[in-house]
Amino acid sequence: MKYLFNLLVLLSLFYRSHAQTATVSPAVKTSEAVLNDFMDQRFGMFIHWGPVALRGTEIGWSRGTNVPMQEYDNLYKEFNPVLFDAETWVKTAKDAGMKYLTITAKHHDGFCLWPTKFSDYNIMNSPYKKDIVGELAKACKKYDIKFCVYFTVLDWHDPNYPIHLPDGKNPDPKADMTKFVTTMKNQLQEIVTQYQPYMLWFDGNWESPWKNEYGADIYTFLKKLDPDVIINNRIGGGQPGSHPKLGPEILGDYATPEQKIGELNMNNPWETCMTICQQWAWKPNDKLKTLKECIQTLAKTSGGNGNLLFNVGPMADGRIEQRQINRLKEMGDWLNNYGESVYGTKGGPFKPTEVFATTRKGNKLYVHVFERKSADLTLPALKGVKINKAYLLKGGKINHRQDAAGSITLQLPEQLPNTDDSVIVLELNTNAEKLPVIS
Ligand code: H79
Repeated sequence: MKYLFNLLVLLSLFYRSHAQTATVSPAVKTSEAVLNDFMDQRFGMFIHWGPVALRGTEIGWSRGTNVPMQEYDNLYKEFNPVLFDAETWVKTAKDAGMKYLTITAKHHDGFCLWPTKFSDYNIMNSPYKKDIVGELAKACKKYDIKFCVYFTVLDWHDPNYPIHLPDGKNPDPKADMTKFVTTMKNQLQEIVTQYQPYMLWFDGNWESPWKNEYGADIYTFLKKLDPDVIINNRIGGGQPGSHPKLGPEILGDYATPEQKIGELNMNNPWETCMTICQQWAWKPNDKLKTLKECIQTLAKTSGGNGNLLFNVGPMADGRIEQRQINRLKEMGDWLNNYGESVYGTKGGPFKPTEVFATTRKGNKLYVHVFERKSADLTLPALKGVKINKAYLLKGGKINHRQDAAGSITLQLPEQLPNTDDSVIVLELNTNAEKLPVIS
């Protein structure tokens, strides 16, 4: 019995010391003020780009699958995007109403879009020879767009990383994770000191060589370089699923649902990343989302209290496809009218549905109406809340009534002013931001 007790004490001590090395001191964690500022932005541009655009296949998993490895690893020798203009991309984001921009400085294929001293597999050894990350950072500063960097953990190209193919199999015995982590820290130091990113978007942390203690070490290392840099939740290792929710055991500042809209969450920050077409990297004739899908995705993420990082994959010549630019501009036009109901708001208190989503700020509750199913739209009861005024955000009174239990019925105009999302403002007799979530 005594032996068993001693064993348990030893085990718990081991577990605790292990857990300590794998967590981050609360003192270095990103402040709530910084994260609130991030969540106020609501809408950002994700850009997936690299030599793979020459083939039009996926950046994440076509090396060694759709494109033979030897061929893929030599594409950079032909990568010469002479029509790339950082300001044009940043203006495209700005005109779409986006507030931040995230570029894939390094994706799973290992190619670096900035002149790193720690790998020759970088843009300076392509015929193009210009610092793409640096030019984007500069253009973002000029146009007041927050500049962010995507940097994947796994690197199937680096001989020091044990896995070399998307199947995650056959670990390379010659690999050396200590050297790999050192290179990663050196490269991240270059990025943080040269480009001062607002946020770092990690990815590819789910393979077995990656340990939580590496992630904790890197998080702490980055926060020493810049205490305010925001870090997503894909830096830890050994975590459940590839896109975990936020929690005390998960490293990182915010959750990252991928290709789906996150659930309403008033406590933990989150950002949905989603493609404007189907592929992350450019694909010829890829299926473009309709304007309705784009706007309603943005409204539903805001309505769930999250951000939307919306992805484009530019072409190999350096241009974003015109049809994608047009779609983004249409989103920007909608935001010019309705942005008040998106930026700086909170989501809730209702969960977004296919018919409506709500956002709120001060005493205003914004009802995003997606569809006129019938003449009336009835919202669940808000106990003890009275509506002082109801009107369309772009003008026009809305008749409304409340029953004894507080449930709200809005009379919709026969023709909604916007077929994708018409916003109705409800002015309440109380602070809408303090209302509890209605489940
Ligand atoms: O950068 C984007 C993706 O490339 C990256 N994360 C976003 C932000 C990502 N890397 N891996 N994954 C996402 C998940 C990969 C799923 C896969 Fe598959 C399973 C790849 C191959 C098998 C799904 C099924 C896609 C192709 C087949």
